[in-house]
Amino acid sequence: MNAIQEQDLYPSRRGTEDVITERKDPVVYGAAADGPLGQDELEAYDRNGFLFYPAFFGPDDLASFSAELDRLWATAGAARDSDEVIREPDSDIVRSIFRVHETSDVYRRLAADPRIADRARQLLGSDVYVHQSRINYKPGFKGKEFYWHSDFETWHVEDGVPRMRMVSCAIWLTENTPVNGPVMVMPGSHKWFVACSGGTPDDHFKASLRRQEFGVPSDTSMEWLEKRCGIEQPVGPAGSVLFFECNVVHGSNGNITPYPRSNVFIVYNSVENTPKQAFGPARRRPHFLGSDDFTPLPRG
Ligand code: 6CS
Ligand code: FE
Repeated sequence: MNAIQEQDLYPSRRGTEDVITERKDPVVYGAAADGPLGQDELEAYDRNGFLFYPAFFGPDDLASFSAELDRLWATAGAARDSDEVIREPDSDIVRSIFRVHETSDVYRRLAADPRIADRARQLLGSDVYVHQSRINYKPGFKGKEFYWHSDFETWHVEDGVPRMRMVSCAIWLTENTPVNGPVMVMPGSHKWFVACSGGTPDDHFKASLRRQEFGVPSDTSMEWLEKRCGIEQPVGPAGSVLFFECNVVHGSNGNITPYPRSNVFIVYNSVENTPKQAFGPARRRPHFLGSDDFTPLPRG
């Protein structure tokens, strides 16, 4: 074992079959007294692995987020060779734009906005930095699926984040309805770790961000989880917010409606959980996917 490699508490992609084990880490690291989340909210997050707030942001914030969403779409369309612009698996259509918390003033401010960053600090019980940010556009008619997965499985194996002490904050930039490919979450699935089968191809992210085929649970694992957790889809208007724990199994279907399902995701990691080396491949993924700037976000 490499001297600076931490012990791998969540080995994955090592065998020919999935192995499901119990989570080894707490879910909630802070306390109600820390605020702003109350005891009931912390208990719901511990139990389900997510908290959903319809219409969390109002029309003024939303106008600024939406204008920036359209501006980035327009500029990304022309950015032929940027690694940070991911296209749909079978077309040139923009699927995702990464690292928006560094390239966009609007989303940089959003990432540090105390209304979401303070909740992330409370859930993670420490100062936080942004591990990753992205906009998933899921455009009308052409937006393809995001297959079932645990984000942590990838952020552990490929980015080297050692423990489950991360939270994603997703903001609906357009309405998420039951029919336009809404985010689906499996309540309680964060309590188990699904060690996936297979390995990690070289430069895996160049394929996985378009269509993920490695580091995804098998059908048998998904049936096992579905029996215990079920599936929920937190639908709601633009401006809704979903905080979801890094190990909650989630996914979304393709969008064949005329209505885009565009969401921005800010991924917070505890400053006490920084990666050193990937637990799978020889090298961590590039900065735009797994940040190597661990500077704590400013408070207030
Ligand atoms: O690989 C990643 O980091 C990305 N993949 C998915 C499907 N969700 C999390 C993250 O954006
Ligand atoms: Fe994900």
